[in-house]
Amino acid sequence: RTAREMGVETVAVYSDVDRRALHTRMAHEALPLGGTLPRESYLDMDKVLAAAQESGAEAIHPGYGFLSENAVFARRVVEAGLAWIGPPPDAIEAMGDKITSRRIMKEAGVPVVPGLTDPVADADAALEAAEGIGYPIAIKAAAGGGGKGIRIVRDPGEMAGAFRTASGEAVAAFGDGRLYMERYLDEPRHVEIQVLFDHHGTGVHYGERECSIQRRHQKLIEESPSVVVTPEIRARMGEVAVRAGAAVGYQNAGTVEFLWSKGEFYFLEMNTRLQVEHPVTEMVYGVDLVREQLEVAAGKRIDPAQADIKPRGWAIEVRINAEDPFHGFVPSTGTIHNLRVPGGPFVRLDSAVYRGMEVGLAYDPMLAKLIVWGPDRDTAIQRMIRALQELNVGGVRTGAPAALEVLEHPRFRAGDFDTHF
Ligand code: MV4
Repeated sequence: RTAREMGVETVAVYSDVDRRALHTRMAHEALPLGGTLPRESYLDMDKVLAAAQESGAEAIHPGYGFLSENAVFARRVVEAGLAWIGPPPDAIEAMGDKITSRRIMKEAGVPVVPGLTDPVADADAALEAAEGIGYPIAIKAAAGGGGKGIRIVRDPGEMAGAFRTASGEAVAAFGDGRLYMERYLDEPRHVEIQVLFDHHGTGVHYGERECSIQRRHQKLIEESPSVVVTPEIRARMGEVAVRAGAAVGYQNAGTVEFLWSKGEFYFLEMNTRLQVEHPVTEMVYGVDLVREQLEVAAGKRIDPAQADIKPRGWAIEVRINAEDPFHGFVPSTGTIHNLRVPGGPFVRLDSAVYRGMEVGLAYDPMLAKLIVWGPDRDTAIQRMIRALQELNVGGVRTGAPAALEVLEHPRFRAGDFDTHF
């Protein structure tokens, strides 16, 4: 959509099951990759690069998933003579290793959760280090992130078992068993800062997103701003987030994730891509982040000064997943036979859904994202409830009823929640 508005032609790639997908139809041109599963199609670097060459594309935008945080792919794009609409491969790599990123952040004066900046060798070394850090302890995989491979140790008796399972999981999931340790923060909030860097050394931030409402590390509801962030804290967190990006030579759009606990914030990790929840930032800051991505990748300088980047009102996003909230959120499959989409003022639906769509198990279950804006948080919540009531997806179950329950909850209304809500 952004590319069309800019007069930029687009080439989509699609798998066998995505012949009728909206991205396939909306692009100026679409090339088949063949295959059904991600590894046979969207994750196959050779196929994607061949399609780019065949079409004569000048640049690749990797989207939110698949190869978007793959440094090898980013390098191959650049080596093929194409522009990579994303951060430098070295920055992706530095932030991808959670031990490396912790060390770089600490050196850059970015607050990190108290803990180690080196891998911990075995359970005995972990027990010794724990005395200095203090319980409870989080054991994490260096190659992890997004919640994979984290173990909580509440007392020394739990250490040996936790170390063994964490290490085994890390080897199995990432082929890299290196572990590190942090103080485990109870009742934290997940607050993240949107950053944007051009190719001339300038970086700015677009405030925070509150992403604590999640289930098994899948975010369900995101909002901007966060009830816990005052203008002073926003300025401080934003400055720290830009410092974090600058420390790895960042370019393009990215997100710096913080844990918020007892009035303090700590660097957790950086997501080196545009994220699913970026529309709430777009609504509150009046910015098209994809346009910014294309422009900075083309060499444009960021022109607004940080002082001119100001939030206005409140935005909320609900992810509409094909899952059954009444039966443990199991994935729901079927053919979409009916679709009524919400509308009205300040309502945005970023959707992959069309009538006749077959929802299977090959991909992530996210069907759509519903985003609303309001002048204040209460108005935005009321508007989201109204918009969710308008939405009707016939043929599969969606998580919308669970989102409605959260939106109606007194603690959500009061802004009184953390990642365990
Ligand atoms: C933590 C933590 C508490 N203390 N680290 C999970 C996702 C990954 N990005 C890091 N995670 C956490 N790390 C320390 N030292 C709690 C979590 C956590 C969490 C973080 C963000 C959003 C949701 C979460 C759900 C459970 C645990």
